[in-house]
Amino acid sequence: MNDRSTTVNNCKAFSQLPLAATSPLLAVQVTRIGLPRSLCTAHHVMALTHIPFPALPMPPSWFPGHMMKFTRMLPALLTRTDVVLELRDSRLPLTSINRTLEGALQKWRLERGWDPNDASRRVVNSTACERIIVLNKRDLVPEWGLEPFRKAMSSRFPDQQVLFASWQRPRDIRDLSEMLVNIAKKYPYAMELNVLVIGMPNVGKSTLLNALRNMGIKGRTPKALRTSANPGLTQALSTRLKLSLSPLVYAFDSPGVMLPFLGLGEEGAERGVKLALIAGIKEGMYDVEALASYLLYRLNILNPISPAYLQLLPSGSPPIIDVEEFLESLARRMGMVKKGAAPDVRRAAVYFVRWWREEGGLISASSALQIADRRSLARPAVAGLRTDGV
Ligand SMILES: Nc1nc2c(ncn2[C@@H]2O[C@H](COP(=O)(O)OP(=O)(O)O)[C@@H](O)[C@H]2O)c(=O)[nH]1
Ligand SMILES: [Mg+2]
Repeated sequence: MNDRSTTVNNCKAFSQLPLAATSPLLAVQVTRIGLPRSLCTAHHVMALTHIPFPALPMPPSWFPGHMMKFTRMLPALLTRTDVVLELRDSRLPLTSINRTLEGALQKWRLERGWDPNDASRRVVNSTACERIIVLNKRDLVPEWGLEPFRKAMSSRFPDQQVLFASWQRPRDIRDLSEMLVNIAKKYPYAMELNVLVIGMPNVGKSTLLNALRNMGIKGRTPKALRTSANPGLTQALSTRLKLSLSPLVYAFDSPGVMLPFLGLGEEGAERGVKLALIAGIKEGMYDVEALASYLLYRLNILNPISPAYLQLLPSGSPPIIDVEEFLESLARRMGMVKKGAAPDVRRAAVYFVRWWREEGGLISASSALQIADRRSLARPAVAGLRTDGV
């Protein structure tokens, strides 16, 4: 057995019964690590009992020249930066950390008077030097996981302020805007506060900056930053964008920087697929069926009784492990056929991934809650630091 596979209690009754009989109430009692014996004999539900880890392609290297250029420029840029606004994706709060930029950020903080032996203590305090982590796109993850994760991050990284945000929530934009203005007010002798926005491609940097600008400057604003659903649009540092008039706060948008190397073996392969799923890696660098295969695996693990994708299949369909079988079923359901009436599995894979990005991600994460063990729910912060939400 592949040691990455997941075995849910091997319980024959589950695999033989129709899914239609599954009720949410029943699901509440089911734990991820094992199904209660009483349910195994209930003759009501069908659950996957052994979910093998799929074979994944090696991650591609996507580190075009403009990313390299920005990485090289960063130390010089930081000398005129007072606040680093680092965006990460709420769906992958750990995988979307870019450690290649870490060295330059640490050096910047030390140069601005932070104690090298105590990350939460500032020795010299003449210019601003703050690092704010924005876990963006919070609208795509369930609310229940946010606060415990934020607390765990704050206690582990006391020198970083962490907040969740979505451009669809004006309150988040206002909080962030106020945070920046308050930092600026602490340094009344500085001419202005300069904010640098960094993060992976497609994490929402340009969108957030546009929202901050609209919040901070009343009336018509000049041309907004361009945004795109595909990664890699912003390739150079932007001109200065005014976020507040009094006190004066400016921001620079930057091109997204991907990790130059995603890692070896299964771990690297999984990291790459996760980043591609959240559209952090350029479209076309991954075979969409490989993405679908990993997605199917994760959704099965999240809820082996009633995985979220079942709503895409004909009613009464059981959970499916085999990706070809799943995509064929989905293609038939959606009427996606090729010449000769064969199911168009590629189109089905594209549809499946898009569904997950737009709505399935949130639905599946919420359905995981129903089956999660209550004890693990009591410590989501710890779980959150070990694993990502996808
Ligand atoms: N759901 C959701 N989508 C967002 C959010 N912020 C940005 N996006 C979308 O993410 C994509 C990338 O945004 P963009 O600002 O160009 O990202 P950048 O490459 O980091 O500058 C666009 O399709 C945005 O509409 C958010 O808070 N929630
Ligand atoms: Mg951008």
